Amino acid sequence: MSSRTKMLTRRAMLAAGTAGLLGVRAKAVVSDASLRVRAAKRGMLYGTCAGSYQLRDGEFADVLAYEANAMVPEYELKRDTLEPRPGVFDFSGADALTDFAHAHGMKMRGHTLVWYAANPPWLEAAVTAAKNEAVFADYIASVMGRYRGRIASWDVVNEAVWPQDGRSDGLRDCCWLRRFGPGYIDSAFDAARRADPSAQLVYNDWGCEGAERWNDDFRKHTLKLLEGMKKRGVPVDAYGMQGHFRAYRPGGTLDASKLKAFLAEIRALGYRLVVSELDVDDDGGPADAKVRDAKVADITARFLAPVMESGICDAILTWGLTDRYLRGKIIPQDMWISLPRKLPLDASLRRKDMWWALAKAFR
Ligand code: 9MR
Repeated sequence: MSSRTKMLTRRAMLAAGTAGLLGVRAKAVVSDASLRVRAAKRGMLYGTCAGSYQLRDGEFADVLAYEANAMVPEYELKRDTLEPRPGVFDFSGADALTDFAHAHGMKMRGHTLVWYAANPPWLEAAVTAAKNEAVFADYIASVMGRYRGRIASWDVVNEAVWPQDGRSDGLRDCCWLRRFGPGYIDSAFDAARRADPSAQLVYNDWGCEGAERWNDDFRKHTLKLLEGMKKRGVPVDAYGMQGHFRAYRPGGTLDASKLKAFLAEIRALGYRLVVSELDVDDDGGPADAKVRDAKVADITARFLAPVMESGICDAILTWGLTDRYLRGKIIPQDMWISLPRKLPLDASLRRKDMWWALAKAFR
């Protein structure tokens, strides 16, 4: 922990709602240990996505440094932000986040290099007309090269599986696949390994967490993809399981035994695991926030039990630390009451049941 973080610890704890205890008994400091301390005790990381605009919110920045030892940019390492015009790069947001993370002893994750979404408007035509794979390999070399040794783990390819498109291999019909065929995934990982041999390379997706029939299909195709890459010697180190749940909407449930079996297969293939984007949407739930908070925490706990049991998980990142921000904006206090409650801290940075579910998972 950096000296600034240490200095901030008390302030951050107060903000996190432990004021009464701390004033009275030093012992409470131990039992109220941050998520980063709890994760580190298990040799793991706890982190969150963030945007550079959030760092200007000093109260939040203190709590971020206090609670998290890992961070991933929510959008500032996506190609639409990084390369708005061909060859013209803007690294300002990603640099600010990386500097903050390193100043506070946090590891950085990079998200994401090859994806069908969040691309600049010019890219799709460029991919279609591309003579060769340089259209993604050079991009990977530039971006990963810039952060070589400074971003510890990268989502190299994101969401390449989409059985709903009807292909026998379950791959998503996107501009990369149409131009280069399924081999674009292998090539992206090869380029990533060349760009930073020390980085953990992750295939990141959603769709394997749930209990529905379509999730069974998703798991089958994902395992096939990962098995194939292992056989071909493609340099993939970990599977990134996003973990977006919806507590009160159809398809938002999970089945612990299916999840357990899936993670056993990931483990048998020799992959590590990263929970990369956990959140539990409470949309459609009852008016009583306490009831929704309990349900969100329950899903978190039931998801994290098999994850921790798998013995292969390096990091758990939530897709945000506090409910205070929505769609890239700081929400004013008079609107906090109507915000979704899907993250560990509420809008006033108080710990909710979900925070405690994470704390327990690290125990
Ligand atoms: O939360 C992200 C939002 O701010 C972006 O606009 C959007 C498109 O880039 O992506 C959101 O994050 C997604 C992530 O990159 C990939 N998995 C699903 C996430 C939530 O939609």
